[in-house]
Amino acid sequence: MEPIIAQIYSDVLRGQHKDVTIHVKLALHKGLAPILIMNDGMISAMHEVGSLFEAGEYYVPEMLVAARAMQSGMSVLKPYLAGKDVHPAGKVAIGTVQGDYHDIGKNLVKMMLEGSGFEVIDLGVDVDPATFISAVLKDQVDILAMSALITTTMENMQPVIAALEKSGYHQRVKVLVGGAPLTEEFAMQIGADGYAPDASRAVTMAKFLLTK
Ligand code: B1M
Repeated sequence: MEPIIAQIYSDVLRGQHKDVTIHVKLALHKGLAPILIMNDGMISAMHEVGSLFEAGEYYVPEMLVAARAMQSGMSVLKPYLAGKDVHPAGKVAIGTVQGDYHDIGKNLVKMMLEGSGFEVIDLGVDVDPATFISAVLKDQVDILAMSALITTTMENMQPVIAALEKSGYHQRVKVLVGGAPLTEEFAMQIGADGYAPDASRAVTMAKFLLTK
């Protein structure tokens, strides 16, 4: 691993949000690819944070400072992840489902979609079914995108799809789901139109859904 990437990994792991911005700038200056900085430097560090939490070595405060460090690093990377597409590819409403406050993955998906020319309405975290449905009706979106990070909250996706069916809008709007505990099989079971395991494949799937 490049030493600067190892440094970014360590900054995120230790929650050093000021250092992470300095090191991300340095890595960009050295010409390293933004996707590499994001995946190998920051996302992999967050996975390690999860493992340490499971092992009882990290607690919620450590997870929070790591999340803040990741967000600081992402704010530096954001302009470099933006694509050159000028025409809006489509309109997406995205949110983390009810009961779930994890937003780093959702924000990455949002950022990558925007970078690929999508217009994205961010509904935030802990989004209830009524808020998702009202975004579909009010904002005329093409894709409704839901993120969940906890095995219990992923169950809150299905009621949103059921409400969409009931409103009669599911023919017009495609549903894209993702988040660490999800699988393609789960996505199909709940009636989603697409599933993506990570932010870049969320963009590929969103583009594909628009052709369906
Ligand atoms: Co929490 N947390 N957390 N947490 N947290 C997890 C998810 C957990 C797996 C940790 C663990 O035990 N190993 C565990 C869930 C276990 C389970 O499912 N049963 C857990 C727990 C238990 C909890 C609490 C209950 C802890 C407590 O209070 N005792 C609590 C719940 C709060 C709530 O939401 N109601 C809690 C709280 C928190 C913090 C607030 C401290 C913080 C979140 C801060 C924030 O988001 N602003 C936090 C964090 C940081 C984590 C871990 C360590 C990291 C999550 C993360 O940001 N990953 C996480 C452990 C882990 O993931 N290994 C953990 C990096 C991010 C880039 O990845 O979000 O997976 P991810 O997104 C990926 C893909 O999943 C995908 O693309 C992204 C990028 O490629 N993706 C999509 C995501 N959404 C998508 C949508 C798509 C497509 C792809 O289409 C629409």
